[in-house]
Amino acid sequence: MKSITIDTVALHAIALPFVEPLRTSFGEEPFKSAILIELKTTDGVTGWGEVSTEIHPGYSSETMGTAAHVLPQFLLPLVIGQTVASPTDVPALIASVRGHHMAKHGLEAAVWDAWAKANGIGLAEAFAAHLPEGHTPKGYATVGVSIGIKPSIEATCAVIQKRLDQGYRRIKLKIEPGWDVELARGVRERFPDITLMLDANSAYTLADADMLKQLDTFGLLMIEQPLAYDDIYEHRKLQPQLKTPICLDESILSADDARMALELGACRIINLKPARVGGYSESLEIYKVCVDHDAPLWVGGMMETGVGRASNLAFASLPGVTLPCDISATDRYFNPDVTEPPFVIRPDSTIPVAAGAGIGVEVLAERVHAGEHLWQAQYPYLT
Ligand code: OSB
Ligand code: MG
Repeated sequence: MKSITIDTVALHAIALPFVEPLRTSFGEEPFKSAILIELKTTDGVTGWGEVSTEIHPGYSSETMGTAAHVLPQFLLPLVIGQTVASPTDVPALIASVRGHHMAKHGLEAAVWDAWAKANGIGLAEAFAAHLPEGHTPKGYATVGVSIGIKPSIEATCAVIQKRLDQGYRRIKLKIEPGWDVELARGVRERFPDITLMLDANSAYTLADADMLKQLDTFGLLMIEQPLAYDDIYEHRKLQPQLKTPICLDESILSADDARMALELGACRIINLKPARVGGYSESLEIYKVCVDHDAPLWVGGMMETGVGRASNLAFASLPGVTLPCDISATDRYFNPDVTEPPFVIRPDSTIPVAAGAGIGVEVLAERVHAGEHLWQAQYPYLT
């Protein structure tokens, strides 16, 4: 395989209007925000990566502002001019910067794309080369859809019906205190057989255990991150009290976290967001931890643009990703997206991985520019 040498890196802070915003227990973002990374090699190959930071530090302590600070000041000087034999070399190059996983992920993702393009292979194949034999990419990912907090159960059921009609066979509902047991009961009455899960985004404490136990009667696939965003210990106390598997999202920042949470019994399922764990190299380590522990794994999302979704979809096509992923079709998020062609859901709740080298989709310069203009018009003071 060919090495690449990183020549230049351009940062594009963008805002895109959402087709349907996602209200969670910590709030709602008015726009999709991201910093798109455009990396050029000395051989003239362009790689794209997405830093999918939000505006408000609600899900993560990282924001558009922190990424706009740490990338040019600290991360880019560590990679520009460097020759990279494998994208898995990137974490060591940038290890002197602590934290800032989303910023690091976007940068590493741009290297994965450029490296895969320089070598004429798709990202799924590039990822699989770091896995044990037999972990051959499937060419598609099985997906579901994440539905935000709505004004009523009726309104929620209407969105669920629309998503089922589009082909989604796994529905995830966001919950918060006061929007939980009655919501689950109402939705289950209307849809007794769907694959249903809930995501609390850290809205509860151990004092809510009795309420959370009531959710066991609704046949849920899992409950995602019920307790504090930085907790493993109290989830360890909660999981044995529930029949419903706990899935950890926010709390898992590394392969070591995933191993600890699974071995302690703090959760039974891992939501792997490559952005949250700092890149695809660490994601591959988490994948191997889950395979070794026979733990179900799925790929979560940050409402990524087509840049981030293309590479997440490639990762989600690996066979150790055993549960439906939060990677929906383009029309669930943006009209238009910054990439072409759009991702389309098939009737069996799968999305094919883009064919072609690297991320496999084209980034349209004029759409990126429009996104930059909207960002500048709305949030000039944040980046
Ligand atoms: O908790 O999974 C989450 C989006 C932003 C922040 C947190 C979360 C989410 C999602 C998005 O649920 C799902 C998607 O990208 O389709
Ligand atoms: Mg989540």
